[in-house]
Amino acid sequence: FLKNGDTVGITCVPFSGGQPKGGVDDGPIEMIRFGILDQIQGMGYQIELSEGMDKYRTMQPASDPPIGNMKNPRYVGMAARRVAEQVQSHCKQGRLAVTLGGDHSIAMGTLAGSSSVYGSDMCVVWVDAHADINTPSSTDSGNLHGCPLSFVLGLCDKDEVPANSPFEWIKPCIRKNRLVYIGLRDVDAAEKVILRKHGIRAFSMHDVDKHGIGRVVEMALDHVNPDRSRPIHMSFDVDALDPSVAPATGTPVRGGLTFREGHYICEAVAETGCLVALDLVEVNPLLGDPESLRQTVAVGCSLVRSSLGESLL
Ligand code: B3U
Ligand code: MN
Ligand code: MN
Repeated sequence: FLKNGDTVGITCVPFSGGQPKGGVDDGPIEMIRFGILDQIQGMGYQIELSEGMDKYRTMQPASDPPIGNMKNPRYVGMAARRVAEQVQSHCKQGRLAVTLGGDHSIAMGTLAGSSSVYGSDMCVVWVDAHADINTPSSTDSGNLHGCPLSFVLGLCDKDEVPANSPFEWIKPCIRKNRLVYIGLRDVDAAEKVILRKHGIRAFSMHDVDKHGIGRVVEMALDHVNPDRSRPIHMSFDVDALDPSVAPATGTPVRGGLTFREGHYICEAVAETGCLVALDLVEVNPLLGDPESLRQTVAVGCSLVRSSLGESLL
């Protein structure tokens, strides 16, 4: 079903610097232990694994004081830059780029990387409980996993990203009308202002209840990709799912997507044949009991397989 050929380029990013809880950096290794690589190969794909995943841990600077409100800004900026290179390299070679996080701040890298190859025609389906669109000045928490979209959309002021900023390398690369959200239910007041100001389309859990997931995905894809001809980058935060389905994540929010609703999104995106990049982020194996962990890792792997077309007949 993938127009993109038969090789999946996998980038593992054991990174937790975009938020305060340890453990999310073990997300990729737990998914590998669960068998995600064999599972993808078992579906008939070749896989190429980006090199040096351990480097994401060792590249943490000894000193990384906040810049304004932003926490670990240098570490996040450097890690995302490396992610961008690795994802770009997969995309350049026609591989479907799958990135396993790590916290969601790494998406500034995945989106910069994929869009550098597919251009501004590429659309982004952001599946999350959160909007992750705070700017360096609007973020209350200072956690950069709540900010990746503001950088790639070019929403930051010049003084928020000055010439010597760790994020200076990120160029505006995603168009506001090519981004759509599914699953939102915990959006900061400042983020609501940003979404409204820029006319960014979002389908919240209210919309999922009202229209059903089938109609919501159709409307979301109609908005960013009416002819189903543009490349799609899907960034899937596992906290979009209900905590009963994916408990082991840093910021669970009640009232999320069911197991089937989450998978339906992945299946419908796979069905378009347009998927060029996929992020699966915010699996935190340290949070919760062993069964919560197993369940969350399993559902993460299952969402990846569904996005690659596993459940299509
Ligand atoms: N919007 C809040 C909370 C948050 C964002 N992303 C997650 N949590 N996972 C913030 O910190 O920016
Ligand atoms: Mn997120
Ligand atoms: Mn989230």
